[in-house]
Amino acid sequence: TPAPSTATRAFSLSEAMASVAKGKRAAAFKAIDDHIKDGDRIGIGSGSTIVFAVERLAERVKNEKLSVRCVPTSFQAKELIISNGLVLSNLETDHVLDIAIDGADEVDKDLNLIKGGGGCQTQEKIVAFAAKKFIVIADDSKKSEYLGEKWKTGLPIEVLQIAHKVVKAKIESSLEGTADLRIAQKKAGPVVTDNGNLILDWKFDAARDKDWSQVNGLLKAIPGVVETGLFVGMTSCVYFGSPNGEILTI
Ligand code: ABF
Repeated sequence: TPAPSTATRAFSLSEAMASVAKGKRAAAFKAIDDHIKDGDRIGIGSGSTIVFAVERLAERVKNEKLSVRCVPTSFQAKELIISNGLVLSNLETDHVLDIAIDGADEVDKDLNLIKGGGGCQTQEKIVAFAAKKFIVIADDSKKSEYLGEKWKTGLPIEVLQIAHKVVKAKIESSLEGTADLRIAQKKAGPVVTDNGNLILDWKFDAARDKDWSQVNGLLKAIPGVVETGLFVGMTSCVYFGSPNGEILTI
């Protein structure tokens, strides 16, 4: 059989992307409908799935005249809150949140997460920690048995600029795998986070029996590590959306 033409391949790719977006949207809408109530102080995550959640939140705020305040987890989230006409708050004004909603890069069967593909894991973790419940929304491709089974680009670790080589060397000598400085697209230089720090992506050997709480502790004990993208025991509930719009809640 002849190889598919470039046009056919591009069409299939855009169809696949549209299916994934459908899953993200379904999960985001359902989570907002199930959990948000009048008076809530809400942590708003980052990434592409949260865009649908904020769209739905803005709709509900308008239609039901809800009064809610939103705390962002990134520059992107702040812009999203403002552009949707929602009330922007912060952790100084609202240091206890009723709920935080965010996406994830991978979710294992125990609801541990890898986050930070977008480089915002530090603020995302602080906001999730401040919330009474933390809801994750994702397309169902993010669901895995164990962390690293599907997410192959490594665990994001935010580090102080001065420490990136020290932290890299320590991880590679005392843990396993490689910890690579994240480089911006077009190789213009390293990716710099909203906090002015750098990111190491740690590629580890994926295995079922890892104690993620212990791994997180080891990483956090290295001077210069600001935060990791490992979210262990923080998740209240996950909404996975499938390409046909069905939702799985765990
Ligand atoms: C953020 O956005 C992350 O921590 C994660 O990296 C990413 C999820 O992306 P998306 O919603 O685009 O799949 O929540």
